[in-house]
Amino acid sequence: MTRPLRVIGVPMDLGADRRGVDMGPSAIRYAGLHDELVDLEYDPTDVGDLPVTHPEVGDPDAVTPRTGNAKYIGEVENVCTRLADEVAETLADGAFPLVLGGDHSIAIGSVNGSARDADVGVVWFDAHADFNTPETTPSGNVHGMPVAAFLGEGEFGDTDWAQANVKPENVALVGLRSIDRTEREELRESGVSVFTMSDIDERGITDVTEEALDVVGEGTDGIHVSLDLDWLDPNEAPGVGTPVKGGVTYREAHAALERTARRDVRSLEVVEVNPILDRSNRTADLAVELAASGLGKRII
Ligand code: NNH
Ligand code: MN
Ligand code: MN
Ligand code: MN
Repeated sequence: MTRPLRVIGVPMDLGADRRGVDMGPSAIRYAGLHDELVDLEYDPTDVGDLPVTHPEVGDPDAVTPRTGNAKYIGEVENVCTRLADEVAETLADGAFPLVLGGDHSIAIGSVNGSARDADVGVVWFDAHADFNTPETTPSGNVHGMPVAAFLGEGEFGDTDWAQANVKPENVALVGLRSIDRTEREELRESGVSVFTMSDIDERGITDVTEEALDVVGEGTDGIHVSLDLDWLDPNEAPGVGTPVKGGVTYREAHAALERTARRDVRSLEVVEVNPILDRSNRTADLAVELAASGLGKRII
């Protein structure tokens, strides 16, 4: 029996500092996503890419470069609102949403869509905490803010598009190794579970992943999985905008996603693939492989 799945591309790069991550959805498709999904006995429908404004195209005033300390927040809101509808509709139709980024700001939309009609936990594989707010951000880049946004931290609490039906107690961040100073203080008080690279060094990837999955699964109807490719070591995943040394290995990444697939995964996104910075589409290849592991692929 094949399982219906929808591929939703979101060529967003306004949330990041570097251009090129908008080509992520194409690179991931080119890396053989469709065939891999068919192999896994999914019945994939690719709905194409959601429209995202380019800063170079059309009326420059249509894309607000900066509102307060969050660059292009207006366009991020437009795209995330559309994406949330797309994800929620996919789930309502009984299909699995697989979202291809694009920079990580799009997670605000994916999480809102996944959590619209259910209590959802979120597991976040990333080098970064993505817990800045417009008040704390050192960069102004919204891709450093999505976790704070869907939890309604800071200014995001005053909006109706960003905050989602997700409790901080059901959010786990895994593999962190780069956290900004004010971000760290806010994160410590948030109730979000944090598993750093040091935890992985000491306890191993399977132990840490299982605990993170317990946290996000406890009392929820399903899990949203957010995979930022910069979670991996830059030697494995060179095609990302903000590489940080000391990430997980190829096998650790697969082990974590394989464990994740045994749980009640409801939606999955792979983000931050930047083909311009990549070598021979290596990071996009990895995105496809890890998505497959997260969707239940086993060695035998
Ligand atoms: N923390 C930094 C910032 O807020 C970097 C975030 N970059 C990411 N996050 N790629 O995953 O700008
Ligand atoms: Mn991220
Ligand atoms: Mn990151
Ligand atoms: Mn909402």
